[in-house]
Amino acid sequence: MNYEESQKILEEIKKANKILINCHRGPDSDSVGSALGLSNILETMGKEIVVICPSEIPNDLRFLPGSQKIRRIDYANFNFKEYDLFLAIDSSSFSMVTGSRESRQPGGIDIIVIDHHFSNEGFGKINLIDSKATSTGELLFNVFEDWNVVIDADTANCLLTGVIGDTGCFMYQNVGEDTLKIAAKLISLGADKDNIVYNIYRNINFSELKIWGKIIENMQIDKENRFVWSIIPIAIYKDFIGIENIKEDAANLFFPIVKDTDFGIIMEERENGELSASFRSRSGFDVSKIAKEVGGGGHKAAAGARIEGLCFSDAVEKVLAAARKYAKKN
Ligand SMILES: [Mn+2]
Repeated sequence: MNYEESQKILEEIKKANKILINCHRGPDSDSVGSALGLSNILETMGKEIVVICPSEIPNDLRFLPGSQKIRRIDYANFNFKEYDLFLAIDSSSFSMVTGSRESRQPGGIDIIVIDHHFSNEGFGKINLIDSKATSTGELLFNVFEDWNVVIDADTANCLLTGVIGDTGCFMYQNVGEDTLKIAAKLISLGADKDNIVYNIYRNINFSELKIWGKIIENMQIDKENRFVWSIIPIAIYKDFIGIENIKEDAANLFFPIVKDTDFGIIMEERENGELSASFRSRSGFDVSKIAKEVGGGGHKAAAGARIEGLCFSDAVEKVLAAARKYAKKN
C-alpha cells in the first residue's frame, strides 16, 4: 500500500455513478494526462466519467487518447447536481480548479483532492496529497497499484505524459529512483516515451519560437541577487493569445539555464493589468517562497503567481522585491 487514503477514495468512487474529473486552468501535460488516465481506469470500473476544464486543452496534448472528450465549462454556470462525486486532481486550490478568484465550492457534491503540490490547501472531503511525487501522473500510478487495477497502454501513455511534463523530461531535481522506476513500468505497460517527447518538446510553432526570441531579448540579469527576469508586455502578449502555455514553455526552457544564477522569473502583462508570473529554479533554490510571498504557490523548482489590482509596473516591482528578499546575494 502506497497511500492510506487509496482505499477510502476507492470506496467513495464505488458509491458514485456519475463522476467529474477536472483539468485545472491553463492545463499542462500532467493535468490532462492524469485526468485522462484516471478517467480510463474509472470507466473500466463501469463509471460514467465527464472530464471538465475551464480552459481550452493545448493542441500539443491533443495526441492523448480521449482528449477530445474533455468538456470546456464555465464553473459559475455548471450544474454539479447531476453528478455524484468530483475528483479534483493536480490542483492546489479550488480557484486553480475553476480558473477564477471565485473559490466557493459547489454545494451538494463531495470533492476528493488528489494532488502533489505541497501548497495544496486540502479542500476536499478526502485529501491525498503527496508532495514527494513529481507529478499527479506518478501519484496516480501508486494509487492504481493500491487499487490493484490493470493499467492499459492508453492509461500508461497518459500517466507518463504527466511524469515527463512535470519533470522537464526527467531533468528536475525531484526525479530519483522511484520516478524512474515508475516511468520504466509505464513503458513496459505500453507507454511510448518517444512519441510523448516528440509531441510535447518537438512540436513548437515557428511563430512561438519567434516570440521566445523577444522574451530572450527582454531578459535582464540581476547579478547581485543571482537571477534573470523578463517581461512580456501586453503588446506582445496580444500577439500570442491563442498559443497556449507560451510563458510556461519559455520559463521551462530559458529561465533555469543561465550561468551564475539561481533562478529565473518571467512576468506577463494581461488585459486587465493583471500580472502572471512563472518562477523556475536553476540550482535547487526554492522558488515557491517567492511565489508565496506575492500570493502564488507551486513547487521548489517551478512556481507561479498572479497579481491583480496593481498597475503592471508596480506589480513587476512587487515580484522583483520578493525575489530580492529571498535571493542568495553574490
Ligand atoms: Mn502536476
